[in-house]
Formats: sequence, C-alpha cells, structure tokens
Amino acid sequence: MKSCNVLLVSPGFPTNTFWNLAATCAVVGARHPQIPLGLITVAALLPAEWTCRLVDRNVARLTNADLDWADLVMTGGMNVQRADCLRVIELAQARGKPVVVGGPDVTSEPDTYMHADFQVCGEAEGVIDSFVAAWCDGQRHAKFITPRSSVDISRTPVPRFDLVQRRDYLHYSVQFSRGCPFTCEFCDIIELYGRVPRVKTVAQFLGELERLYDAGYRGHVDFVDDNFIGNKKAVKALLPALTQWQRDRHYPFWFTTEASLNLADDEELLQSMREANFGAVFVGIESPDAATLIATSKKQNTRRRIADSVHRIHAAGLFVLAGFIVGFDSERSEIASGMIACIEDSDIPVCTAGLLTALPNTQLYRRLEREGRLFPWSFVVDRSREIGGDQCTLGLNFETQRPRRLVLADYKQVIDAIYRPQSYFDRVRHLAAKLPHWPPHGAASETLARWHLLGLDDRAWHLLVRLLWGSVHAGPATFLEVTRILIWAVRLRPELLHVVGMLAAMYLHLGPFARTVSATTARQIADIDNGMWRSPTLPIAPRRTSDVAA
Ligand code: B12
Ligand code: SF4
Repeated sequence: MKSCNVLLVSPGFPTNTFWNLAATCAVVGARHPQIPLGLITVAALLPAEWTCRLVDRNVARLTNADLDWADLVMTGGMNVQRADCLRVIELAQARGKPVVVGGPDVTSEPDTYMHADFQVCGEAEGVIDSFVAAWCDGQRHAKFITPRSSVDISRTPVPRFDLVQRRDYLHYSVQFSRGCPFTCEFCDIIELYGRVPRVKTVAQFLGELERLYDAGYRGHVDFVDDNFIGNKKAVKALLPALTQWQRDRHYPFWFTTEASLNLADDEELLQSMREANFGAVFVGIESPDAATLIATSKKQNTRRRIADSVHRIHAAGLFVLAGFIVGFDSERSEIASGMIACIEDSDIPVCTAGLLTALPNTQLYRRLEREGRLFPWSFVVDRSREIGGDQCTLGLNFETQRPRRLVLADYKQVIDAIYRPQSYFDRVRHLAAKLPHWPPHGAASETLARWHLLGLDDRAWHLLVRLLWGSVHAGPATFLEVTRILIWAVRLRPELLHVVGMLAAMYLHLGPFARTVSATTARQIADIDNGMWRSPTLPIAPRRTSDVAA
C-alpha cells in the first residue's frame, strides 16, 4: 500500500466553558484537560504504512507547514468544537488538502459539514476500511455511515497514545465500554452509541493500560465510558483483573469515570471499584424533583433520597461530581431552592449545573419540534459565535413551559449559591470529613504522607505555590478559602491533601466561570425585562407517519 501523511487536527473548544478548566490546568502546567481520544483511536485504525501526526488546537497552533506536510487532513469532534472544526476544514482546503471529517457532531448533523471532502458518520471502526480502499482507489469525495451500535469494540486497537504530548493534558483517557441502557429524553449518547453497552475484552483493555504504563505514565486515568456500570456483568469481570494488574505494579494509576446513580445500590461493586483505585465518579443527577425525573425518563434517580445515595458512594471512597439541569417542563417554582439544598445536603463540590439544551438527534429535540417549541439550531450556533460557551450559557433553545425569565432567574440563583467561595469550600470540607483515605491505594497517597510531615517533594511544593498564586488571582475570598482548606487538611486529614488540593484547583476555574455565567444570565433576564427578547420559534413540523401510528 502507498504511504500517506495524515494530519489529525483536534478542533479548539471555546474557552469560557465549564469543562475548560484553564486555571486548573495552569496550576499543574497543563494546557487542556483531556486528550482527543476519538482522533487517536482513528489514527490506530489507519494502515500501518501511513504516517500520522496530531495537532490539537487546544494546545498548539496549526501552521501552514503542518498542512503542507499532509496528504490528508482528518478532523472532527463534538458540537461545541463545530466553529473551529469548520475553520480547520477551510484552512486545509485553502492549501489544497482533502479533509475527512468525523465524530459525534458530524454524526448528529452531517449537513453542516457537506463541504468536507469525506464525511464519516458514526464510529470509525465500521467504515475505515472502506474509506482507505476508496482513498487508495483515487476517490476524493464520499460519505461513509456506520449503523448505530454495529461496531464490535472488542476489536478496536489500542489508541495511538504516542501521538499526544503528555505534559499538555491534565490526564489520559481510556474507554472500556460504549452505550448506556437507560432512556433519558434529553440524552444523545443513546442515539449515537446505542442502548446496549458494548465492551472491550479484559485482556484488550489491560493492554491499553499497559501501553500507558510502559510509556512511563503514572497518575490519573479517566474512563470516558458513557455509563461505566451500563453492563454490570462485564464490569464485575473487569474489576478483579484490573485490581490485580494495579496491585502487581504498585497502583500506578487512579481512576475516574461516569456512572448512573444506581451505582450507590451495589455495595460490592463500589468496593471493587475502590479496590481497583477509583477515586471519583461523575453522576447525572439532573434534578431533585421526582416528577421531573419521571417526565424526562430518568427513573433510575427516583425511588431514593439522592443525598443518601451520594453519601453511600462517598463512604466507599469515591467522591461524586454531578450534573444538574434547570429548564425541564415539569419544574416548579421551588426548583432553585430544591436544587441548592440537594447539592448542599449531598456535599458535592463540583456540579455542572446547566440549562436544558435540546441537542439535535435526541428524543427531546424531536418532541419539541413536534410541539412547535424548538428554536432553529442557528440560535445556539449564532450565540455561541457571540459568547462562546456551553450549556451553561447557550441552553434553553426552545420555548420553555414556565416563563423564560423565571427559569433563567432560578438558574442564576442556583449558580450564585453553589459557587460562592464559602459554599463551595464548605462542601469540600464536609466531603473531606467523610471520605476515607484517598486515593485508596498507591503512589499518590505515599507522596501525600510526605506532605503530612511537611517534607514536601519539589513537585508538591511547586503545585502548592502555584495553587496559592492562582487563588490570589481569583480574588481575596478565594485566597482566604483556599488557604483555610489547605490548613484544615494539613492539620486534620493530611491523607486527603491531594483531593482537597485538586478540588481547590478546580475552583480556580469554576468560581470565576460561575460569575461569568451569572452575568450572562443576568443580561438575558434584562433583555426580557427590556422587551429585547424574541423567541425564534420554528413553525410546527409536519407529523410523520410513525408519530401518527404511535
Ligand atoms: C469524555 C467526554 C467529554 C470530556 C472531554 C472530551 C475531550 N475530548 O476533551 C468532557 C467531560 C470535558 C466533555 C464535555 C462536554 N461534552 Co462530551 N463527551 C465525552 C464522552 C463521554 C467521551 C468522548 C470520548 O473520548 N469518546 C471515545 C472516542 C473513542 O469516541 P468518539 O470520540 O465518538 O470517536 C469515535 C467516532 O465518533 C469516530 N470519530 C471521532 N472523531 C473522528 C474523526 C474522524 C476524521 C473520523 C473519520 C472519525 C471520528 O471514530 C471514533 C472511533 O469510533 C462523549 C460520549 C462518547 N461516548 O464519546 C461525550 C460527548 C462527546 N460530549 C458531548 C457534549 C455535548 C459535551 C458538552 C458540550 C456538554 C456535556 N455533556 O457536558 C461538554 C462541552 C465541553 C467543553 N469544553 O465545552 C456530546 C457531543 C454531542 C455532539 N453531537 O456533538 C457527547 C457525544 C455525549 C454527551 N452528551 O456528553 N465531554
Ligand atoms: S443515564 Fe446518562 S448516558 Fe444513560 S441515557 Fe441517561 S443521560 Fe444518557
């Protein structure tokens, strides 16, 4: 096979988003939180004779020299990367380079990317061989579609971790499964990756970790699974092997992941995760209101007191990060106070509280379209060009059931309350008072035992100074709280200094970000008050035959 120079370009994310974590990255000297796992997985699928290079626009510039080197440019990502992805296509084509675009955004909205030379919709494993054959045959325009859930990921090769520069990122990511069995109305994951979680084999997955280990990496690894416990049987088979693998190597990694709240019901599973050195889990709680959870088909979060479930996860040694959403149809006026109370009772410091966004390719989107309440997607895209942002500032892309002003005011109340420095650090303190030793095993804990003796190693001193310096920049209230929490941890829970320092570092981004969200929301409220707001509602979509039949 002829060789081919492939330039993989990860498009930039907007900077003013919840997950950008810029100030947190600055503390540890990284430039971006996560590696572009999708693109480096695609790279691993390409023929061995082809040469791949990666430019992640979140950490490096894309130069003309990069483009001139390439025979082919491959790019793509998620919806918030769209503006930059379109720019990458333009830049590459301007230098005469054909572009292949793939990833979740093109899969959800292929029409936006019509002018790319090749489109790949769905998971690349399903069509990459057809693409390579077409390319080698001299074709220069084509669209490839992988049917949903058709890919057997137990055949996915180890991602090309070697293409990323370790120092640029907060941590590495891996993926054990794709898909989630639940049916949440607003969720696009089940539309993109299906409802039957597919998993890698244990040997295959440990092989991926081995690759990171052999490359000398130690520390945080995030499982980017849609719902880590979506296939409990497979996870229960993985965890003992993972624990043994970790033990044999003296726990080189600690893990985070995403899982549904019913994780709290399975004590054995929680213990196995702790044994394997999981330290945190992101949970979509969405709303404290049971009627809302039922209406949005998130029934797994009902039939329980949310705070009790979260405390059970904390007691097992994993701290919870959570997603909350304001703007559901069934919400009532008490939503703000209920959500604030739920967050405070649960001691969850890091909450992505966002405005409900109807993402294309979801049940919610289709329902709102049928009901004639959906705004054209350009509403989100145009505003994202103006203010960047994510679901915190760009949500509510539909006619809300309650007056829009009230929904925005409730949202602002939540953001203002939970991200006040004192409120955030009180939650950190309450959480830390309950967490057992963290992370459960391994090198990180040993480092922190040295903190206890104040025999800090160079790296720990360096991080401490940068954290304090960053908190000075975030304002006197933040500096005071960061200092207080560090002193508290050193005196009372030195073995938790790592997690406390990490949560403090996250606040350096989240505190100022919350203030930006609050100001943007206040402007939206003022626009409504001043009569400047007009809903760009679409005409009611014609009913489809399938809807009539149903
Ligand atoms: C980890 C993750 C994140 C991380 C960051 C990831 C990163 N790269 O920086 C965090 C937590 C920060 C995040 C945040 C958000 N995320 Co996110 N995230 C994910 C998640 C769970 C895993 C991503 C991943 O690594 N997957 C593993 C790789 C192997 O899969 P993949 O990327 O799909 O790649 C495959 C194919 O898509 C394709 N492919 C991908 N790229 C390309 C390129 C080419 C050229 C080709 C041919 C093929 C191809 O082939 C790959 C192999 O099959 C996905 C869900 C998922 N299952 O992917 C959501 C997902 C990507 N996120 C999504 C969204 C909406 C967001 C948010 C906007 C809102 C939110 N959910 O919080 C924010 C915005 C972030 C910001 N900074 O503004 C949506 C995107 C929807 C869309 N249509 O674009 C997804 C699909 C699901 C979801 N709702 O969360 N996210
Ligand atoms: S539990 Fe999470 S991933 Fe699963 S359907 Fe609901 S929102 Fe989507």
